[in-house]
Amino acid sequence: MGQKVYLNGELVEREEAKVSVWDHGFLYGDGIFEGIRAYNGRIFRFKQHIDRLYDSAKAIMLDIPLTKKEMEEAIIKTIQANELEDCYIRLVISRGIGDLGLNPEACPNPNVIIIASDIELYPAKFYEEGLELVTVPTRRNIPEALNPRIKSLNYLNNILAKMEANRAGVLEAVMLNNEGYVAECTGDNIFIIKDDTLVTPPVHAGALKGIKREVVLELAPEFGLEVKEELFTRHDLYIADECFLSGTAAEVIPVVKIDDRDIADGTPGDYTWDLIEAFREKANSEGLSIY
Ligand code: PXG
Repeated sequence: MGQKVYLNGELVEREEAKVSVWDHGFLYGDGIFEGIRAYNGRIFRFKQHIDRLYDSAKAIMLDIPLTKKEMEEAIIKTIQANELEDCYIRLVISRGIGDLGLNPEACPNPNVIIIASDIELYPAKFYEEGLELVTVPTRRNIPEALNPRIKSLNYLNNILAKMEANRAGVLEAVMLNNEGYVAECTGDNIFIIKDDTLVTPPVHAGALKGIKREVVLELAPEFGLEVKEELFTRHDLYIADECFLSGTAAEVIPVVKIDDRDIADGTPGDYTWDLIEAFREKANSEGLSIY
């Protein structure tokens, strides 16, 4: 069975899933996206992802031509058509076909795309041994220019940071904001633990309000952690007891080295293991059943 992609109301074969070169998503990065996970035949935090998609659309004044309910139905239909239980769901809403020239008013019909696909996680060994990160020169976009809370099709800021990480021989980058505070990684939120307190940057530091981030913040008090959303610097990373990332692709993954410095003794910490396990349990049991 070939892979089916949802394109403006139709389920089309993978090879037929094409958009025009006149689409402003392609020409200008004018559009938004969302990444959702299904575990065990259940869509995890479905409502939160749909809400964030529509908030991103609102922020760029893009009218999605489906109600939230219609969008949810289209997503379920796409997963069912591909007979998937565990998958990654990628939504893209682009401004649609227009003329050359920035004006979005020339684009009357947004393109709505839903891809349900296999999941690409970090290689398994990093979930055991932990990831290595570097802080990179490219700063996170300032919210006054392009708010990182918008999951827009303009990911070049993150891509530049990712390339800098790749060139340093590691898989993920820590991005600082323009003031030098830690913001987030290129596709993951970041957390540190120090003295039984869990800290993650507030979203105004220049982070996406990650849905897995919310899950971690909910779970942490169960393990006796105090939880804070607070600005911190590279110094705080270097002296942390534990560090980990969260994200739809990464789930929760330990970090053991940053800028060639070991975090604590260079192995994942106990709270991190607890949170990884609690996260997996939640992800596999919660969520809207597809079948
Ligand atoms: N920060 C950024 C910049 C992200 O893009 C996260 C944090 C984590 O958010 P969630 O809601 O997933 O906990 C993201 C997530 C993709 C893709 O190719 C998207 C993300 C991450 C990895 C891949 O669709 N976004």
